[in-house]
Amino acid sequence: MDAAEAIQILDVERERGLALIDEAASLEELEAARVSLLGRKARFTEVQKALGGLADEDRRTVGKLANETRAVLNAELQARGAELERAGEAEFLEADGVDVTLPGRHPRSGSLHPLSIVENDIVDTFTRMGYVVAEGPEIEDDWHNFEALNIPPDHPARTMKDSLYLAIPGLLLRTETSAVQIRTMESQDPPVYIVVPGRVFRREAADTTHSSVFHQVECLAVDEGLSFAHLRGTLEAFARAMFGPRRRIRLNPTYFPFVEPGAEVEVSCFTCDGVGCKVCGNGWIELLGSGMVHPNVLENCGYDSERYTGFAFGMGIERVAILRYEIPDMRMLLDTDIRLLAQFGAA
Ligand code: 2NL
Repeated sequence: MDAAEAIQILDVERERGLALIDEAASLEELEAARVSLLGRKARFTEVQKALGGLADEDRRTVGKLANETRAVLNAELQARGAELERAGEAEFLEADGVDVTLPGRHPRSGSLHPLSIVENDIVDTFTRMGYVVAEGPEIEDDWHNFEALNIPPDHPARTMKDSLYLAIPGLLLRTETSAVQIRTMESQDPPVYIVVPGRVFRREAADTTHSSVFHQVECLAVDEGLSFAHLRGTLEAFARAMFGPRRRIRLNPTYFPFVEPGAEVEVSCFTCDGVGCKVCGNGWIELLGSGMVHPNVLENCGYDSERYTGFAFGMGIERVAILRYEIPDMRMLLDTDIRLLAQFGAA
């Protein structure tokens, strides 16, 4: 191979190379082009091998041209390579990528059940006054559910007709949360200030205002020197915290075996402010039952009823929820119907 031939080959290879590189549609095609232009069997390589056989002058001229040719081809190979890589990346993103500008899919969020909202509000009112939350078993024995509470053996609550007994003799589903207060008094000395939320069970048919399962909050305070005035003050503070600062309460005598005296508590209507409306009728709403703890109950728990006195009261959470949210049927609170729950935040 002489110089003229070598120069011609380099010119041809350079033009062929630029076209080949330009036409390469993938990184694989580009690599094939590189091998064909600069690989071991390429014509360019033949020229390089032939350099040694050329005269000094020719070798310099051809060598310089060969170097330039290789530099130009390498630069083009690299530029086209980068271009193809970018295109591949864009294609990948197009196919598999995530559009981060799309609006998110929101999971449907849950919310507190209205009974939980009301229960929390009631319990919070008393914990703010210093009461401690106490809880206990839903299956109780005769002693904690009835006897310790001064409920006589012939009391109708004790009959199969009114309570839900287990097949195991002497056990029943608790009819009040009072059993928890008994257990607390049995296990600790006064003073006692507890608030007791929980499910209770009665053997009765469900209607708009009754259910065989419902929820209660009861409170018990036992200390030296507690009087009926402390009970009244506590109830008034509770009524105002729950239903607004303008509320008044009134107490009427009533009977529960576990208190003496017992009082039924009414609160002035929070809808009409005591004037009379469809929620309350005559301006007053029956709220809860209360009283001074019967000395027999204190003694049953090992407390000295000469030294200690106490007050207690209990209320149905469903009743408070029905009043607060004007829910027409108690069964709606236990149905888990999303149309009701959605109104308390669930979507
Ligand atoms: C109501 C009335 C009441 C009590 C519960 C109680 C508990 C002990 C001692 C004395 Cl350990 N009393 N609890 C007292 C009066 C009324 O509940 O209507 N509940 C839904």
